[in-house]
Amino acid sequence: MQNILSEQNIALTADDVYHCGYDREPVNIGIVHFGPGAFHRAHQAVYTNELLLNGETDWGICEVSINSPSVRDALLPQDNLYTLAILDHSKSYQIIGAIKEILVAPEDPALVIERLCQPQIKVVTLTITEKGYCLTAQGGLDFANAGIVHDLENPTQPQTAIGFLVAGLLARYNKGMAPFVAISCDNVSDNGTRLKTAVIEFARTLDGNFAQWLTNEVKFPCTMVDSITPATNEMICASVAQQTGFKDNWPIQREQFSQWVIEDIPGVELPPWSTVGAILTTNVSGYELTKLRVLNCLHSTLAFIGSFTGLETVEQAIANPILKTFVESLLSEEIFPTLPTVDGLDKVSYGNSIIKRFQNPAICHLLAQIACDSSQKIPYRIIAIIEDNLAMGKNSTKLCLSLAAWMRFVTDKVSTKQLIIDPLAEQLTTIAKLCNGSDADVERFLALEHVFPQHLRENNNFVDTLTQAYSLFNQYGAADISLILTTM
Ligand code: CS2
Repeated sequence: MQNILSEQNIALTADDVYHCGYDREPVNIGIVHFGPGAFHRAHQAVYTNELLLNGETDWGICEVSINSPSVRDALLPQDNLYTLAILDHSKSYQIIGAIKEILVAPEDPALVIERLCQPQIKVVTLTITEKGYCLTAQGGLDFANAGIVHDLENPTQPQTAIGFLVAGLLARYNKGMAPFVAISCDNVSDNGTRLKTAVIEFARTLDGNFAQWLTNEVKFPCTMVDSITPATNEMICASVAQQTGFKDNWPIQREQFSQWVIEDIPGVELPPWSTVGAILTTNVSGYELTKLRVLNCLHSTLAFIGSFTGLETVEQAIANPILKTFVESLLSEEIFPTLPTVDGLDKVSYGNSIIKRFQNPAICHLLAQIACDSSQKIPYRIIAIIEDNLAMGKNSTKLCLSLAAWMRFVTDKVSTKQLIIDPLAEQLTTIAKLCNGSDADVERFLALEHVFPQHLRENNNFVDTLTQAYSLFNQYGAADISLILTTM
């Protein structure tokens, strides 16, 4: 039987290669992170690991799981070490040691607040996914969200990341301490501003003076994060064990490419991530919009249309010439014209580089993974582009085909009794059960306020285009995908 990955077992092996490369003992916790999922462990934790490799000792990470103990339970027996497998045209394996501690919030909320209140914690980062921000379609805090309702009634025993941030900042405010910097690392446009809105609107209901202090003192830099990180599967566990000689309960796989763009706010002290590749800039929104509208929009589009076509992975979808041609024209006709200018970033080469990344044969990125939580993703990666095109007097035929394919994806799931993984799963299932492939189905979906803003629902051009697109997906089958994508 193979030895589990751990400090002790690493020390026992003569092989120096699979060691994290530095002494973890003197590393102190300086960062609290909410959401230790695969993406965080493939991205921010790796940048931080580079700092530790460079001899920094102030930036160990305390992870906080909001819901499940699974990451803690997997990593605790291995001293919170894990393997990062970079799978691309070449492959490499690295042990990451940046995680010093993992807390499971529901087990001891007070301990999480205590950590947030320690003076050496300078930075709190978050990857809590779109739904974790608990925002309404209009962008304000959703006071009807069950987690927020709970946290407002029990501010010292919160359940949501927003509730915890506020509780930690309130504890610091009450002690006269300086706040930490709060950094959203999710695929949400203007993510820092949205996080700030959620935190301040929550705080206002507790104490006006505290909310004012938050507004003046706490910094919420915006960021753009990027690295394709498919969920861990059996295959990767086996290849990691083979490569490193250790059994790892939860290794992480990602592509070679990684980018982290962080808003440069004067006077804000961050871990020196810019020394290990992060880009500090005052124009994050340019990078953010470009990435969301190119990479993430194409991802979702391939997920919906690819699933309809019977394909399973991003690589398969982009290898299909009909889908490839479709996303290429989607880029040039409907996406590029809405992108801001970013110094040094050429839209066409950026688009080409994303398509190349999708063609990475070394990773198996399931379309089903990308389709999860689509009701939360669509507003940022599809609807926002449609809105900009409409403002320029243009219809978005191809994006409507993408939305129509999502609607088909949902109805197909329900009619084949498969689970929909989405915070709106209940509503989506109710809608899908009423659907019969007619134009009325579109109205049912359009009633989802969280996805479709009112002005779009009332825009005849948009509604007609979407209805026409949806009817094509019901008129023709997967074998006619070329017809569906080129008829309009
Ligand atoms: C994907 C992203 O699952 C999804 O929604 O589009 O996770 C994507 O892989 C990352 O944003 C890449 O940086």
